[in-house]
Amino acid sequence: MKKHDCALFDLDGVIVDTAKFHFLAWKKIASTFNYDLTSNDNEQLKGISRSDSLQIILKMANTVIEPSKFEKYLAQKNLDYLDFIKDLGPEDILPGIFETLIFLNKRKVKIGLGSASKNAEVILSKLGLTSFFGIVIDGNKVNKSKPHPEVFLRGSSALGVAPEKCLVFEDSASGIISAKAAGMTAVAIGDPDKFLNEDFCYPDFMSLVQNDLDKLF
Ligand code: B16
Ligand code: MG
Repeated sequence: MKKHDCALFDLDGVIVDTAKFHFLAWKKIASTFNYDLTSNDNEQLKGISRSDSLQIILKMANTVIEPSKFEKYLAQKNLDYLDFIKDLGPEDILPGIFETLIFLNKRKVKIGLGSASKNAEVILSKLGLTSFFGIVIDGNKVNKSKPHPEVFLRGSSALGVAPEKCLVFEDSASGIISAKAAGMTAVAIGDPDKFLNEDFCYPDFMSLVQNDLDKLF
């Protein structure tokens, strides 16, 4: 198996299970359009920016809103989301992540974050993980959200590692497409039926750690 010099982590759904809080906050917004957002619908929103997510929900709900209201819904969704995650802490780091970060540090593998979230810095800080990351590329720093490769290309460039030596950990179909479009190795975390073009897939991060971490870096 090819060895990699850089690991780029997605945040929501890989490092911490904030996906359920995005879902709850969007469900509340969707209910104001009389639409019952399902967990199946929510799969389409994973890895997608806040404003693109609202566009998708409006289509699902077959609803048109005044352009002036668009930003208000985005702000309300984020207020609700921040309230849901207010007590987030190191105990919420998903199993296998902390061990992997320590392992990568020991191997001198560069570590970056590539997230669509504009709340990424806040969340990393709440989890106590900020110091592990040589670069954080988040929703505030990219012009084009996943599945565009920009987020991961910016990460590899900032860390000075060629894309083919980078490996991406992702839980969303759009994020896997983004990683492959960037020319990187894409490791999917979750149900293989959800992904199209990943290189490897593990049901959860712990099974990756227990079986293959050593072979990847
Ligand atoms: P925010 P990731 C993504 O994070 C989430 O998967 C997605 O559901 C969310 O809409 C997006 O961040 C934007 O998040 O509203 O906090 O800016 O998976 O790319 O780490
Ligand atoms: Mg994710």
